[in-house]
Amino acid sequence: ETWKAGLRSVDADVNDITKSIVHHIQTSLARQAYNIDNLGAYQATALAAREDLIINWNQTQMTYTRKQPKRAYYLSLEFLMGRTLDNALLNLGLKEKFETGLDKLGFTLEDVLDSERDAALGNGGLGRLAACYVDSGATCEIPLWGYGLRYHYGMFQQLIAPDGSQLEAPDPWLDNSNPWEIPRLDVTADVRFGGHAEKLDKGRGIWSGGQEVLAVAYDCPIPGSDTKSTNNIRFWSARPRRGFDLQSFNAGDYDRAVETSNSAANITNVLYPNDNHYAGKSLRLQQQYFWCAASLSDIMRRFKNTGQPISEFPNHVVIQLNDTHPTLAIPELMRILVDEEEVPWDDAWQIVTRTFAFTNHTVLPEALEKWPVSLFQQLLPRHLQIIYDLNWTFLQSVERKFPGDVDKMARMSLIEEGHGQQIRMANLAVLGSFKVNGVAELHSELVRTTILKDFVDFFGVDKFRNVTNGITPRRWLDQCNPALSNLITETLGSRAWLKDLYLLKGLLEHESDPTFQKKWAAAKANNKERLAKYIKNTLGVTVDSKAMFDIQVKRIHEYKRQSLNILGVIHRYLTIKAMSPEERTKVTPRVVLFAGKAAPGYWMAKLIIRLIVNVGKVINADPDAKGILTVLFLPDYSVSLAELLIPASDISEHISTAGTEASGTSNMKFCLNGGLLLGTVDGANIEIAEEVGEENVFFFGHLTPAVEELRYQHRYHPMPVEKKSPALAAVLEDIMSGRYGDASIWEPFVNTIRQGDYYLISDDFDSYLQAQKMVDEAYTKDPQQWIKKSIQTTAKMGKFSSDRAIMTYAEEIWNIETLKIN
Ligand code: 26W
Repeated sequence: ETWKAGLRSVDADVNDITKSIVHHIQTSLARQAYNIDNLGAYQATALAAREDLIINWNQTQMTYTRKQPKRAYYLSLEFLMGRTLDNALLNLGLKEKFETGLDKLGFTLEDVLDSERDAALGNGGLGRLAACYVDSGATCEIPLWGYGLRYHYGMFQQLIAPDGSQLEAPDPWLDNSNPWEIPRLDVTADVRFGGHAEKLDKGRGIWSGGQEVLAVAYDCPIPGSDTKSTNNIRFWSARPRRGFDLQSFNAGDYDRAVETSNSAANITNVLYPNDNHYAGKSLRLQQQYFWCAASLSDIMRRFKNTGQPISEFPNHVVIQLNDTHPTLAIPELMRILVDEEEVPWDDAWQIVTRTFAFTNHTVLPEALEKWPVSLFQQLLPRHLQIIYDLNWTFLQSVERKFPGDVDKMARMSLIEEGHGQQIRMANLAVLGSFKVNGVAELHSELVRTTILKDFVDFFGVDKFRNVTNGITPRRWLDQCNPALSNLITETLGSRAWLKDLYLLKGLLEHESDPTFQKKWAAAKANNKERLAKYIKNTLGVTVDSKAMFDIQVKRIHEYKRQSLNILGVIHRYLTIKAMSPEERTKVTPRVVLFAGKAAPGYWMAKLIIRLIVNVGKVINADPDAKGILTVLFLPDYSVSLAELLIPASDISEHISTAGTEASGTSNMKFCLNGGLLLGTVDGANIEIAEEVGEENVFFFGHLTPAVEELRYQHRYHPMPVEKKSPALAAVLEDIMSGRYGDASIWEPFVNTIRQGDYYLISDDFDSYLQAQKMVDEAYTKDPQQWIKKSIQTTAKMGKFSSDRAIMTYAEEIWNIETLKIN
């Protein structure tokens, strides 16, 4: 039977597939096919699909071993994968056959797909970017592996309390077992913590004692689209080195022995839920080192299997650091080379600095990692020595290049002096990498001219690049929006656009064809109805799917300004309230949707959620607003919810204070799905406008160069909101009137705007209202023109495929070639 031989391919028949599913129901799940539920059907289907992935995985890895290409490793503390089954079936080209097969067994593919839990091993942008990049790596046939942590608990589940507050519940995502992981109990690494570091001659050292933790590998196959190429993410799980700490056990201290084994397993217990905010927790540093040490030991073992001399390492290995979280890999590779491989210090540093490249994802000062030296002394004493030694030589060369510039030296030092020394991970990452990149043109320029300016002066500008982010069109159009995907394929005559997204340009010749426009609009309407159904089922609220759907979904953060959006909503509400019934009939109906999680310790972000929920309650219950304004906060935002929301938007909001959002990636997802963009001149919004045309986006607000000056004015020449924006003053007054709950609840929020207003809400408010007015007019006055804008937007989004981004990394940073798997 073909499925047993593992030879299933695109021409496999449906019979094989049903057989395989039934086989797994009986033998893997030990159940009977006639009384299986959707979850069981999902598990069996996943196991059946997994077989195909593993065959391709083996083929791919065997080819890598045989041909020994240069390999790239993507070190990311987060991989926000979402669900896997649908994506796997699409990439294998087997979706329709599985659908038919499941149908024969009495299941709908839709229900089966819906039974899968999200793998939420990430916070937001950075983690989802990593997931898109591994998808593109496999699709573009690049030898690229990811390394991450196998958290037992992913991103927390968000609940909304009756008073509108966010509550957090754990996410035990592994509870029903995970069919997508392959445990490699034989692939392990020992990771040491604490103990004692001794310096020998010539920079060498010895690190001993302390506690050893075992890292165990779990592999997750990453299939490319329409290719056999199937890459890997290796996730590490922590285990106590021995069942117990034997020394304590022998001493009869049973409690302490159990304690030790507990603390070792703790390391991979939970994903830290902070996004763009450094917290300085010891366990987080332990996670970082555990993961870097295990990954490097694995990479080194694989390199040594090639039989090459150690000096060849950088010609076979390139390691991309996803933000500063894996920066410890730099001193760790130094330690391995100098202490264990006995490579002379300077040669070792040559190897290290030809191996690493670093991506920065944020310029927000509160996000920059700076670990207390005291913590290093305790946990990583040898790494601390290495960092001090590196800093010594580095600062000498700075002194040689800029004699007497002590301020510069203080700024560039790996160590920040002050109350307790701290290690600046960004400085270390830049020093140890041969290329540094930002994630959109504006952001990369800000990196060069602000946070890393001194390093540009020192190393030269060539080391500092831009690679604008991208998204995978497989998940973010083909999978999440079959209605539009099918229309595009039917119109362009093939599915080639999914692997060459610039082909979407071909839609432009149909932009004025009324039949095509009708089909385009029908796809959007279909997606809006699908979302309306979900909202009815989950919240019990009826929304008019004919209304304009205005969506803002992302982490809740002051810099992203969900506050500006909700204040604009209140303004809209007040305007409606002041209208006559006759005037109200002329209002363009809107459904305003929010979703996103706040870090559990971010009090102001949580207050903003509470405000959104309570404003929604009042508006949705008011007969004056009925049918023309609905405001909802959808709980528990996730990759899967994004897949439902994004295809349904008419307009989406990306309204960060200029210069604060490094890139944004959901902006790309919305536009790819034919939603128009309302945004500030920030991050990748700028490049989206360049591609789709300024006439197709709604821009507003102050530009980046104005921000500093405005903040200065707020500080030293404050102007009352009443004077700056009477419209905003009226909104704030309305909030303080008690209409949405007691004024005392909202006062701290209102005060952030009245005093300081760091994110420039008051400066951008009137401009935001104007842009919203233009959105209303464009949508109502000329619906056909709106559809045309929507078509043009999708058609011109080719640049934002993560295939383009990953090929740029491969060619311009990694110096790596593609490898076809036969
Ligand atoms: C140490 C705490 C911490 C945790 C996560 C600091 C910083 C982060 C991430 C780098 C935050 C993040 O996800 N940044 C986002 O990265 C996306 C992918 O490049 C960008 O599109 C977003 O603009 C950026 O906010």
